[in-house]
Amino acid sequence: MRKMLTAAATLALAASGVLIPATSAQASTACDRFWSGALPGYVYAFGNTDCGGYFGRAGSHDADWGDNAGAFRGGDDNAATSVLSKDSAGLAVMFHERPGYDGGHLCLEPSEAYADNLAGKTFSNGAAANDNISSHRWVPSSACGTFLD
Ligand SMILES: [Ca+2]
Ligand SMILES: [Ca+2]
Ligand SMILES: [Ca+2]
Repeated sequence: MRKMLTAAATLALAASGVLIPATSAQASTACDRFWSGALPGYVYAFGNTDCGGYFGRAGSHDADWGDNAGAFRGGDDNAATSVLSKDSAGLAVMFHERPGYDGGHLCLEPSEAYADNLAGKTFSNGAAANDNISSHRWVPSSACGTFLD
């Protein structure tokens, strides 16, 4: 009987061990690595999570990620799933839902460096941020109402 109880206790311990959640909120090592080699003063955009599928960078504003001018063009519109900023002037990057800095906005603060997955993030108006960025500009953090975190 004692032996059976011991076995049961061991099983219970093993079961509880399985229930201990894995450490969450791990930083993206891929984004960390990319940030180390990024150019100061540039914002980078990626089609996939964890800074994968890099498709463009900008040192200035771009009012339309889907036109044929500026840093972001054509298929860059509504494609970003992770973004990275290596600010050099204390500015935040303000991403917009629509071209012309229109629709909802979402800011990446200088201290944040990157957002490794936009899935589940929303613009200031509640619209989904993933695969929906259509313009961006650099602004003081005080001009932002909604931030990536
Ligand atoms: Ca994407
Ligand atoms: Ca453009
Ligand atoms: Ca959009």
